[in-house]
Amino acid sequence: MKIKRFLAKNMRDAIRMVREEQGPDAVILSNHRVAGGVEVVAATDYDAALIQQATRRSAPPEPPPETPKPTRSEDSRPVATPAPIATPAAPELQQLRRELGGMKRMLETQMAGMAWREIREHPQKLHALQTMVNLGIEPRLAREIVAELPGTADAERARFLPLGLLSRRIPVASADPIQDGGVIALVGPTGVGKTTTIAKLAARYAEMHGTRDLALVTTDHFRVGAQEQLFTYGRLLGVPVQTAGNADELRTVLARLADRKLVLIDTAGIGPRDAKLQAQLGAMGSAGAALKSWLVLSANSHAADLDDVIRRYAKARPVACVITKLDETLRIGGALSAVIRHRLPVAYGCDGQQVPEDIEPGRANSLVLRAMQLARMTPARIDDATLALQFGAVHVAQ
Ligand SMILES: Nc1nc2c(ncn2[C@@H]2O[C@H](COP(=O)(O)OP(=O)(O)O)[C@@H](O)[C@H]2O)c(=O)[nH]1
Ligand SMILES: [Mg+2]
Repeated sequence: MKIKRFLAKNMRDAIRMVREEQGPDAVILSNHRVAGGVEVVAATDYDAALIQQATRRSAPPEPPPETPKPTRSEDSRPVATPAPIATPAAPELQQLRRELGGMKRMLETQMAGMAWREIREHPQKLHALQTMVNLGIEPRLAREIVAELPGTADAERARFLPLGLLSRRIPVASADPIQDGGVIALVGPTGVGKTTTIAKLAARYAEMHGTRDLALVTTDHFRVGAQEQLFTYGRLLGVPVQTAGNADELRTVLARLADRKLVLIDTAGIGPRDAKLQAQLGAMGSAGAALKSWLVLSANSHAADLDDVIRRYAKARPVACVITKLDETLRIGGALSAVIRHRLPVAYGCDGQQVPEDIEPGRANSLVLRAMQLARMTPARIDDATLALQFGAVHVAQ
């Protein structure tokens, strides 16, 4: 197996060079734009003798081994394909698979190394990558942000530009959206803070507009004491609380509350894998187009779990989210990555159990600032080897 890197003015020239040097069976494994042209990595000759031997045998057909896809040239013609493998015998096939597996791993290491060298040549990019990883921003997003950075900038700009780029990506809802009124249901898994957030939102609205146009509804009839929690808040705030156990009841209750400017619906805390979830989301869907759902996400959840929650609650068509428990984690980058990735506008952020104080409208800048402040409390010095690994892995995966 021979792997070689070619530098050329353009893709056409690079392909010509590959053909001339490695022959028609060469496989283009990657191509990149570099200063002054393109860089192509091509491979050939992955044990030609073995392939020839294998094709001569007449063994029962087996699926061909996974081969790296040839990259298409600029004029979109395939450059070359590996020699066809007809009916290789099992031992040779296994050997071939091992050979190709080894080639893939070697390539991945090579590519990771190349990407890493590119970053290391620009200390400002390296610093930005460290900052992003330290905030808990997922590697793929961190890489996209770093790629947006110019190669050189003055020191001050270089420090804040990555944070600005991160902040620009955070989607936020209109400032203080409950003040616009509407029928809003808070959905999300058990214990993320839906009921507490409803109380905070109700108190916030009541502070500005009084309680006359406000009503609370609970559909949470699954958990003992769940309704009682909302009734307690309702009593404290002087706001009526209605209950709705199914889709029909919800429609009836909402019709009765049609004259209220703001109706906040507290839903059951159902685990994202619980079958009851679909029934509940279905009930909300049939409650009418006026009902908007907000997904409640807890900042102290793992990024992969947040991703899972967002996918499972997609049926509720959330138009925004509330990020709770910002006070319970030192890394809110996971939550920020999730809302960026799923383009879910942040309506509010909550940072404590106190009703009504611990809530504020979602603002991209303050979320980034908070992420910075929290990360600074326990700065994790991410060493070069870890960064190289993380960054390289992401690069190869794409
Ligand atoms: N630290 C912290 N705790 C919160 C926050 N929001 C809610 N909680 C707490 O989380 C727990 C579950 O809240 P609850 O509103 O019952 O969650 P629900 O099951 O989604 O309705 C309660 O102990 C709340 O006081 C927050 O922003 N920060
Ligand atoms: Mg609740």
